[in-house]
Amino acid sequence: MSGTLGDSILVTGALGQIGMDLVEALRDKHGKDSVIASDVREISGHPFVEEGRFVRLSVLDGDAMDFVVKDEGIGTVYHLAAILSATGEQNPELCERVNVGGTITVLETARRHGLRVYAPSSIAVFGPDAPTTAPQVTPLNPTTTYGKTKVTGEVMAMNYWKQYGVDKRGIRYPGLVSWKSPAGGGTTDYAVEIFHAALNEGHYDCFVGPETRLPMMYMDDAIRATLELMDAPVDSIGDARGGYNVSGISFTAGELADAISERVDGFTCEFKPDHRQEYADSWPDSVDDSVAKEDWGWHAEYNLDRMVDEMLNRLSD
Ligand code: NAD
Ligand code: AKB
Repeated sequence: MSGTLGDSILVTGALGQIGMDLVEALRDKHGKDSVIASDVREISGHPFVEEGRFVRLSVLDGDAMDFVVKDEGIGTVYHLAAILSATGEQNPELCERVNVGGTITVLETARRHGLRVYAPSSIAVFGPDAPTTAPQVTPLNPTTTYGKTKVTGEVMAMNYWKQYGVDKRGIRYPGLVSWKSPAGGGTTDYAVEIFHAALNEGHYDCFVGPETRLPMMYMDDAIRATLELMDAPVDSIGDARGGYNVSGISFTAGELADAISERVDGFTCEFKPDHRQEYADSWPDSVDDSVAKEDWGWHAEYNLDRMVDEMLNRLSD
């Protein structure tokens, strides 16, 4: 036993795009030894694996999670393990098994041990019938398997809260743009890949068309939103607890390419839409986040110019 039950934090899927930033932020806030990073895979030489506290853990293994929670004195789980939209449409069975099955494992563990849970939702909960600027409350009819698993996650959040008092909270993240790790298996990955390609090759073949507009957010805003939501008093959290809309930046792929061209001499971008165009087209252009503002005071800090400057500076260091 390396901690008192309830003191420590477990992060699942910690080696993914969000985990790379969130584990660091949680360790800064709560202390290095209080945050246990976990993932189904290991990356040899990675600081989380070599230096920090890391356990190899599949979210489909309830017994193993139970053991880690008791052994490490876990009080809160940040559940990031998932299969994203593009990979999920190629393998819908795996997507359902990991996203729904993994969330059930986490919620059941939370119910048994009285844990708090953070588990992200996504703008993929919306389908083509949602308004262009998607409100918090609107019929959720996603066309992707990934989106359906995210709707299920939101419903489970509310059920476990009402039936068992499990305090599970989530945010419908927009497409996230970050520099610490590559994006993996998502439809919005072009908004990350384009920066690496611009600096390394001076050219990017973009897999969605130039007019494709989606809700996006710089990772620093997403991490701050996550910590602020988890810090909010429980009585300020309303019916959106499973998936709050948070608005960041709404831009087209063409606008992003233009913003990079203005800063990287000679950069060119060619638009060659593939199967991911269809998933992008099924999602809204932007989201209305007035409920998050009202419930826990959310506001974004990054606009397109600030995000592009920051990405290029960080990746050039
Ligand atoms: P990612 O694909 O980069 O990382 C997911 C991690 O989960 C990977 O490291 C993978 O190894 C791990 N994993 C897969 N199966 C596992 C299993 N059975 N057990 C344990 N770990 C497993 O994903 P991400 O971008 O970091 O996303 C994290 C969460 O945020 C997901 O729920 C995702 O749906 C949500 N989200 C992400 C974005 C985004 O733009 N990154 C946007 C909206 C929502
Ligand atoms: C994806 O594209 O699958 C994710 C998401 C918006 O949920 N980035």
